[in-house]
Amino acid sequence: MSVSCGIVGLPRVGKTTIFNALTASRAQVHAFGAASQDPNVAVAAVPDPRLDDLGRAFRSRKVTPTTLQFVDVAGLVKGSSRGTGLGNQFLAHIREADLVVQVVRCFENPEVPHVEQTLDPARDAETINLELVLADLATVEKRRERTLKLARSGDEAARKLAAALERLLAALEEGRPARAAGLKPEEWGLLSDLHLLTAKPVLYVANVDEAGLAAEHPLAASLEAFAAGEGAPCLRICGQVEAELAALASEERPELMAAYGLSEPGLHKLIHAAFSALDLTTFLTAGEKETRAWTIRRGTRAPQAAGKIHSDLERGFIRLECYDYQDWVACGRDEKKVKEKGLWRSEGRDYVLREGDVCLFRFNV
Ligand SMILES: Nc1nc2c(ncn2[C@@H]2O[C@H](COP(=O)(O)OP(=O)(O)OP(=O)(O)O)[C@@H](O)[C@H]2O)c(=O)[nH]1
Ligand SMILES: [Mg+2]
Repeated sequence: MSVSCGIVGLPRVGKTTIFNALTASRAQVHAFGAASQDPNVAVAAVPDPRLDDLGRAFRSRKVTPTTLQFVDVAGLVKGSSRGTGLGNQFLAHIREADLVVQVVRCFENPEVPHVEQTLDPARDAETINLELVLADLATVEKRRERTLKLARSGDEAARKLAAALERLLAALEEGRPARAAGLKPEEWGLLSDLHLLTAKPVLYVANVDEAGLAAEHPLAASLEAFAAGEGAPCLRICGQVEAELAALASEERPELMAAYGLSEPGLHKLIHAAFSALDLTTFLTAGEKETRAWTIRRGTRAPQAAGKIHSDLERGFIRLECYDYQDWVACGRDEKKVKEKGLWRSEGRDYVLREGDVCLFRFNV
């Protein structure tokens, strides 16, 4: 399953800095001037210490983490949705994203000009949200016109769709995101091809300066309050520190992290928050050939999880043999002990996979 996060925000808030650190890329970062035309697209490996642990025990020839894709576009400005600046073009690149990551500037740096001259994270977040709402409004209005024509000709499906579009329109016209329009899942099913930006879950990132990581930070706090008002997650990251960390060899990172009072790299925090916002979970497969992590939606049943590995496994699914990674650790990393203790499970078609299941699918095609 490939999952994608679209990074948005005002110009020069640190989007590309964070993107680069996340994905070990070298896209261009600049204090002045316009961003490049093309979006930056790269994949980040999801850090998972369980994988290395299993890989070592199983003497795996290959250890494959699961991944998250990030798309970094140029900054949006007021009026982007109506074509001001380059933002409108860039919005198209995040329509396919599953999650919107909004980076908001909370760092002071006189050398990096702010488009509004002053620092006000809640105002900035609102500006971006409004642009996303306006972009969606244009999309919905276009679809509504077409749908109304069809509905008038007596098309029953079009009539249902038109009703859903009216409710969407009402929310967007009030400046509320599409996800707050109260549509039913089956209505969203009819509208998924619109790829509405404000229908996607959002994760706010307060890009703070070094001082903001450990101590009180009024700017970050104001963004956190704003996010809480929307029921959205918000985390603090220092783009500059992450860039420094990413440039170091992994064995050199702990020292720098300790100096900044970080228990884990901010990027790990971001990846975990993205997983949780998207309701994703991970199962594992382990063996001599390969040990690997797989991403699924929470609530996925055994045959469909098997299908992520190969369609044959879903088609010919017989049963799932699995155990919990933590149980395996508690049993001295010994599968035999896991079996002796009765922790080796055999599950059927209705089994819903749990985070950290180490899986062996039995199938027959
Ligand atoms: N002090 C400080 N400066 C930062 C931080 N993050 C980014 N910057 C600086 O801010 C400037 C803009 O950073 P970018 O990462 O290019 O910002 P962007 O959001 O991608 O900008 P656009 O692509 O133009 O929209 C650069 O000069 C960065 O070095 C931070 O955490 N602290
Ligand atoms: Mg950029």
